[in-house]
Amino acid sequence: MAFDIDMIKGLYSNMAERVDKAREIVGRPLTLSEKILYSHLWDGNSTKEFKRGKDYVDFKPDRIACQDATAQMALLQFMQAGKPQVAVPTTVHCDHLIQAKSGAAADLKVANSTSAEVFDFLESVSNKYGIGFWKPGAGIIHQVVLENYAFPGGMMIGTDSHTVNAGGLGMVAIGVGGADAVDVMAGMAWELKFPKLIGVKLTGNISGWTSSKDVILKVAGILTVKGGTGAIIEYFGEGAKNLSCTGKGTICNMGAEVGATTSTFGYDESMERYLRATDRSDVADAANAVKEHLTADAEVYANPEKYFDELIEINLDELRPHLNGPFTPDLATPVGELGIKARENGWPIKVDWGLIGSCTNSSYEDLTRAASIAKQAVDKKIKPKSDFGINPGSEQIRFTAERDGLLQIFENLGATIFTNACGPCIGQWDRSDLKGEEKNTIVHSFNRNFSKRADGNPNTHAFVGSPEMVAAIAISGRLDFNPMTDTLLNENGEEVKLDEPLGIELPPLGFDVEDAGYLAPKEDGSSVIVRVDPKSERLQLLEPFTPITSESLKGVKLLIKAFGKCTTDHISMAGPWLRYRGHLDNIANNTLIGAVNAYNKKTNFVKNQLTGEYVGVPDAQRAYKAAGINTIVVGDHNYGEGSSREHAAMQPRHLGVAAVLVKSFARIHETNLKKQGMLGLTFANEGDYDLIQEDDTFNFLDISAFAPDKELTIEVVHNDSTKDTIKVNHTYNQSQIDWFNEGSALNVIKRENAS
Ligand code: MIC
Ligand code: SF4
Repeated sequence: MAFDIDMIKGLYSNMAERVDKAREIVGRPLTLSEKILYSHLWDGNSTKEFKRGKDYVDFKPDRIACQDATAQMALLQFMQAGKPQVAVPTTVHCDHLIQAKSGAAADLKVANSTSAEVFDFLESVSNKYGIGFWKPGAGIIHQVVLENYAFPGGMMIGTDSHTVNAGGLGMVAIGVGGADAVDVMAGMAWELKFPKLIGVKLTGNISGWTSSKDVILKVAGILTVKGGTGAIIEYFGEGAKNLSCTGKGTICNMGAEVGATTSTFGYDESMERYLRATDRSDVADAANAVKEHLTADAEVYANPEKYFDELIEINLDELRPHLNGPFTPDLATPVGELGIKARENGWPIKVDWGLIGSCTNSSYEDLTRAASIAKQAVDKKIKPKSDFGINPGSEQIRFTAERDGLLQIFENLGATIFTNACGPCIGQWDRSDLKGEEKNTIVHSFNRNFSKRADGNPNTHAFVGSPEMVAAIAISGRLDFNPMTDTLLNENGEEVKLDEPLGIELPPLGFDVEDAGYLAPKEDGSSVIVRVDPKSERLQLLEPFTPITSESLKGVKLLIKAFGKCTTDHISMAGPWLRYRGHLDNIANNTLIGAVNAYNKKTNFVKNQLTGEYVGVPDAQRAYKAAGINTIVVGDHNYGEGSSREHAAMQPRHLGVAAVLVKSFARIHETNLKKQGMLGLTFANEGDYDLIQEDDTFNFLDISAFAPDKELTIEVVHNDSTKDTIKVNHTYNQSQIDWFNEGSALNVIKRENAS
């Protein structure tokens, strides 16, 4: 099942009634986010008002998208659910498993051979269960979704945190773990806590060096990496209308970096233009007919403070270009002020690489804006001081950009054109210019810049900017370069200035492509056989998890108390480990190896309480498992920030971690823990984090009375036999407690299917 105009028309035809009903029930005008949420209720028309940030609600998403690195685990779980076909249009995209090294053609060939087993598995599972399959090289999931599947007013989920990118076409698109996707694939409801709403009013207009990317870089600075947690960010105002559709996608994309559930924009002419340019005039026509439901009620945007839980205003006339980083995407600095900051902090000023691409910024418009800078370097005889790498977002974009001479412009500058894939954005980058862990700086147009993310080197300082700013900074080779004021010395020894970037929103000659890389599934896939070699090191069929009993929650040992930021990259690193994403036991060998041990500030070096020795986290954990002892992981704020990868929950679960106790969670990760039948808990009193000592043993005193809205009590026994009794909170509702009691959400589905 791929694209389905009848499904969209069906949704639109119900929308008026559902929106009217919801408006009547809540008794006030509705935001766009509410219109989309209320028109996707599992039970049809709403019968009550949901409390934002409180009520769990069952939804009925229109589509699902999965990428290769998460689809393996999602589909291994779906195969256990016992269904013949997916219940909702679903696609799989091969984009994460392709390493960037020498350039597109050679790199794709290598990926197709080294990951043949995984690609074949994904292709045959897709064929069997009615899933559309996008081959390696077809493009990055979110760009392909925007070009082919996203539509105004729709709701989708995807097994990748940047699924939110489709908000650029007016969707509510949400990143989830594979187990959530399996619910929907199996024809069940998808549960989400009704989000809070943050309004962002954009006034004025973007111009000159400022781009859509700078809007979200600014918002990230305001909200920080956890400021959007549990909320949908809805953008509106005159400034919003003047942004391109793909620019809106960029803004929504990086909503993941502030922890937002998703972000969205009301339907407007930029979206209509994009739909028509991507060969979907039928969708544009259908959307035009229900326009008023695809944006908020006028009163909402006239008096936003009354309808949003939080309101931010940004005047685009005053917005300056930013570069965010290093190591966290919310450290926002206006270009021009970075020199001082870098010198103060010891960040290398010299820039070694400029990378353009990723799902955030690889549209046709992005490439034209960056190319307009690259072309000036050649024309004005400025020799670029850094290396350049480009990842186009999709084959359609690459083909069109090549036809229109854009790629040639980058090549004239010595750039390497990598595959239409994630590449360096997810550590799939064989970087040949560095030996060892040298301190260095790179700039890129991606979204995340966590430590080690691009190249595995903890000393690579990565800064996030717009593609055109990345181009300018990389040409200058300096982090303190400000193209708006500074000049560069060219080969003739003349001082030259770069002119403002010029972009082309959509290709004047239209998009073109020879082979987009799509394979439709068989009508009836029942005869397709999916093979998993029992000896494979890449794929492993799943064994159901056994429930964690109350008895086994006595004498629980501390595995690690993580210090500071602990993202999903710290819990289950990507890069070289992506190859084991379909093999739970093998990938478990990276569990928490990036987390910093609070007692010695080292990574992958924790005390095995059974022997007193210091060993790697997976080794300690395997020793506890062998001894039949459950463990607990303790962490700080926003634990599990970043990716949707459920490996970050399944690996600890597989190895015998029973509970994760932190100051606060990132949304997707918290749900992933629940789905896998583990305990995700938060300190009732944050200060209790400091009570936890290295040799602690935990007794869950009242876990047998685990119930919604009821705090739990844990006795923490220290090495000297003194004890602290602490209270912990949780957000489990009754069905989530059932997942815990049965071992996992999947066990519940299997039981329900069997009966
Ligand atoms: C990412 O950007 O971190 C990823 C890789 O796309 C992840 C998904 C994954 O870990 O496979 C995400 O954002 O969810
Ligand atoms: Fe791929 Fe990077 Fe986008 Fe994740 S953020 S989907 S790794 S391009």
